[in-house]
Amino acid sequence: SPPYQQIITSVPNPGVGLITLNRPKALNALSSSLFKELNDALSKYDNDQDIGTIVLTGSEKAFAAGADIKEMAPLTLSAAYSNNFIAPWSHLANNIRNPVIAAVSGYALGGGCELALMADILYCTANATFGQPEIKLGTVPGAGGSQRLTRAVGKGKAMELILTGDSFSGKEAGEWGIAAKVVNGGAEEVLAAALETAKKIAGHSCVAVMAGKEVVNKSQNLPLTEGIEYERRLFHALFEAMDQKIGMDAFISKEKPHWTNT
Ligand code: CO8
Repeated sequence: SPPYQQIITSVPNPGVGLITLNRPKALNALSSSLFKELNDALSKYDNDQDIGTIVLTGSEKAFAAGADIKEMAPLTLSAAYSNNFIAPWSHLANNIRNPVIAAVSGYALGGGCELALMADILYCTANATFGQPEIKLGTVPGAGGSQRLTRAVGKGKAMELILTGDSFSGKEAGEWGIAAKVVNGGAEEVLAAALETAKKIAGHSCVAVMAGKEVVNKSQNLPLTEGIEYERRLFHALFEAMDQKIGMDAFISKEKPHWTNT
């Protein structure tokens, strides 16, 4: 729990929790100890009634230059298996219900690219450097890169990227639909854009936002008919939510809604 050694947490706007990866000497290489802190901070914000949106960022030079190669180099199969190495890294994707916006400047390589792909919304600078260079280390992506990148850009391009280890730019990430916004400028500008969007999302009903995230994510795992049915069921369920009544009543009476987050 805080104070953390390798991340910095703050609440820059009401409702917005910011996590800054802060291991500058290793370009924010993702060690197990860094991930423990990151997961702890994610859970704390997710469980905090006052936080509606989480922003995750790095430095000007690096969002994260990958899994910590120095930690991985001596690993054996039995150690990796018995510690279920990398499994806790999926905490963001598997368990966090508030939206997470990644603001990427500089390197997002290997595990850093995979972490960015786990975010719900990705903003980056035009000259950010993404890639899955694991092949150059004699291995393959281990935190979902081969699956998420392939879903995001299609098989042909993902195969080329993963087998060559070539990187791609933030500008390309935008053109390919990986990044929702490409910002001209550096870390400061991309973070400002992410915080602005986070503030907007955090101003909506938490219940509706959580449901919105859930239904969009379902589209990644379910066939279309089941996905649409799932959406409709959740849409029906929201008729029981206080905020749905508040939102619709406010529209009809031309007033601003005051959310209860229930
Ligand atoms: N792990 C450990 N240390 C790192 C890493 C890393 N991934 N990346 C950089 N560092 C360290 C360097 O060793 C160096 O430390 P030192 O000063 O002690 O030598 C310091 O950070 C600065 O790095 P450089 O001197 O290399 O900086 P440059 O500006 O010259 O180069 C690069 C920047 C191009 C980013 C370069 O550092 C590099 O190529 N890094 C490795 C990138 C990479 O291959 N990443 C993929 C790692 S494999 C992986 O992520 C597998 C994913 C498995 C699952 C992940 C789950 C999320």
